[in-house]
Amino acid sequence: AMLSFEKKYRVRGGTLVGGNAFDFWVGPFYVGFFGITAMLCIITGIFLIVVGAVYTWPEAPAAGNIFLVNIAPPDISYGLLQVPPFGEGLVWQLITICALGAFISWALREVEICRKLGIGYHIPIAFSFAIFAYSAAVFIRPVILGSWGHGLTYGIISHLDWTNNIGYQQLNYHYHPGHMLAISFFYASAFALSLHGGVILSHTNPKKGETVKTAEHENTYFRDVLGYSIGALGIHRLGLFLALSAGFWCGILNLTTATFWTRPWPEWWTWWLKFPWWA
Ligand code: UQ2
Repeated sequence: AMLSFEKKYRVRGGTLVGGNAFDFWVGPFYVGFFGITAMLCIITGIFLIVVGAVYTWPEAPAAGNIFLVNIAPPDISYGLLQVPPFGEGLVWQLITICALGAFISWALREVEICRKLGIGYHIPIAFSFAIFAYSAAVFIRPVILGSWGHGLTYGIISHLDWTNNIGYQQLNYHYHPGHMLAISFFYASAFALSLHGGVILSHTNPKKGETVKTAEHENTYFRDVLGYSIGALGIHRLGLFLALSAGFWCGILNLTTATFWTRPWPEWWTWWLKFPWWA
C-alpha cells in the first residue's frame, strides 16, 4: 500500500539521464535510468559470482565448504592489460566491473531521488565514500601498482587472508597512521551514536504517565555532564563527519600500503623522533 505522503511526492522530474522514460516506480521503489543499470549489474554480478564459485570450486580444499570459496584476481604477472583465462582472474574482473557499476548506479539513483525531493545530496555523497573505500581495494591500488593481481580477493576466509597478508607485509599494520585514524574514527562513530541514541530514547520514551521531554533537556544533560552541548543539528553534522572519516581513512590506508610507503610502518614514525628537541 502507498502511504499518503508517498503519493504527494511521486512527481515527474529530477532525472539526470533518460528524461521521462524511466521516471516511474515499481511498488515502493523508484526506478529511473540508474535503477535499470543497477539491476542489470546486480543480476549479472550475482550470476558471475555463482558461476565463478562453481568454476573455481576445485581450489577449495574441502569442496562443499562455502567458507573456502575464493574468486581471486589474476596472477600479478598478467599486469593491467593482458586478459587472463575466465577461471583465473577474468571472472574476478567481470564481477568487479558489475560491482562498481551497481554501486555507482545506486549512488546516481540516490542523486535523482534527492533532486526529485529538492533535498541536499548528503546521502549520495556519504555513499560515495563507501564506494571510494571499495574502489581503493579493487581498482585504484591495483592501477597504482600496475596489476589487477594486487586487487582484493573475493571470499569469506580468503579476503581475511588477503588483508592479513598485505597488512603484515610491512611489519605491523597498527603503526600505519591511516589505520590509526580509521580505527579512531570507527570508535568515535560508535561513541557518538551511543550518546545520541541514548539521549534521544531517554527523553522521547518517558515512563507511563510522564510527558516527552524537550530539546532543552538534551542540551542541559550534556551541559551538566560535559559543560558543552553540540546541539541537535550539530550532533548529526558530527556523526556524518565521523562516519565519512572512517571510510575515507580506510581507503587512504589501502592506497598508501606498499605504494607510496614500502618500508615497515613503524619506521614511518622516525620523523617524530627526529624533532630537534628530542634528537
Ligand atoms: C548533544 C546533543 C545531541 C546529542 C548528543 C550531544 C542536544 C540530540 C550526543 C552530545 C555530543 C557531544 C558533546 C559531542 C561528543 C563528541 C564526540 C567526538 C563523540 O550535545 O545536542 O542532540 O545527541
